[in-house]
Amino acid sequence: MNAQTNSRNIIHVDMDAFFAAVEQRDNPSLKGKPVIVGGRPDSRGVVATSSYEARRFGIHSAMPINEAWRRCPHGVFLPVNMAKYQEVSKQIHTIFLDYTPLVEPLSLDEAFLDVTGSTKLFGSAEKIACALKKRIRQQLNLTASVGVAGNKFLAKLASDLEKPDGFVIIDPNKVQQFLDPLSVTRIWGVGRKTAEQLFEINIHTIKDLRSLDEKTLNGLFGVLGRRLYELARGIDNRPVESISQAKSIGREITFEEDIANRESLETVLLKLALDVARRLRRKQLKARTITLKIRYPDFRTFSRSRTLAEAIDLDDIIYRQSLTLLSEIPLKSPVRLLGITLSNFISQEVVQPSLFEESQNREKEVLTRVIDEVNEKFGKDIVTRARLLKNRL
Ligand code: TTP
Ligand code: MG
Repeated sequence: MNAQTNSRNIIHVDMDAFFAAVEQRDNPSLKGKPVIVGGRPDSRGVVATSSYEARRFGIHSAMPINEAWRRCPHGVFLPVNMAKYQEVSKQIHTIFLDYTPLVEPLSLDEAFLDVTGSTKLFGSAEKIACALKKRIRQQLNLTASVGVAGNKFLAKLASDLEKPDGFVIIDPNKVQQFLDPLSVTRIWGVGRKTAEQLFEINIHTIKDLRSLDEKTLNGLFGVLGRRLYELARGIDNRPVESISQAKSIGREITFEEDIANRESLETVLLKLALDVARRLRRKQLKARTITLKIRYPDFRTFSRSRTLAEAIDLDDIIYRQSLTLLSEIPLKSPVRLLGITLSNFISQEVVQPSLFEESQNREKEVLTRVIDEVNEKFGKDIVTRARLLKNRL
């Protein structure tokens, strides 16, 4: 299969300077001014985002606030009002759902929409993308950048190309022309490490990357090799996974060497718990059932499940539940595989607030969401647990 035969219509929407744009909207005196969201100039925090006026001073997300202040002392520095941005995020999501049920949120201000099945009703994907931008502007008084293409990878690239207020459509017949001059760093999954490896062998652009055959790429990058081979050709068959479609979220690890030590198993469990919990929250779900799976070297496999009265999505709670399940399985020999699966979902939006009376949990929820946002932007292990740092897996 190649990009040309792929007949899906995918739209990627990403709001412009999201937190800062919401603040400018709600206080029109800030329009046209450099607005930095993240905290007071004398605070020790980092910039969450800044308006495009502030970006001209070299300010960007994750820069220390005091550095931003040094560059732009006349800027308007505002605290993060996460509850407000979450509310706006919901409103954007509601607009998306008017055009397709296949909406996959990536973060508060970003989502994929599969509109393949919507074109009969609403016209071409281009028309739908136009309508989305218009409604976001008229109803919410904000601007979004959109990308329209045959798959997720290309649509996301496209939405980023003409920010702010961007609108880029990738013609299915010109995919290669579009991709070839771009840097390999634009490829999803190519982080700093992979990029450095590619630069070392003189691969800089996507065109360069196409000169490597699949076998070479597999040799260099293992499982990522095949993805690189495909993405360099604009092929990406991943479906848009809407919230309601997921039935379970799981992750398991087969160890290179069987593990007998319980403490090591617990560390692996923490890693697995953090991974499934984050994916659960990304889909704005909570789970009521957690299942632990263990496989021994002779392939005997055991699992233990527990269904809880309350749906959960916090790292700590999922980790604690998985530890309890582990303690219920007598460890008679070393372990070959360990896995956690979450299922029995409910949408976060329908969870009754009364279920979270403990304010400690509410604080944890807010903190967890902030950590998720940071990890989402900078690769998933920027904010992690000390236990995992000590035992880098
Ligand atoms: P982005 O979409 O990366 O940034 P943006 O919307 O502010 O600007 P643009 O898309 O036009 O480049 O992130 C969305 C929001 O997520 C952003 O408004 C603030 C938050 N965020 C952080 O809190 N920390 C970060 O490091 C980043 C990158 C974003
Ligand atoms: Mg954005």
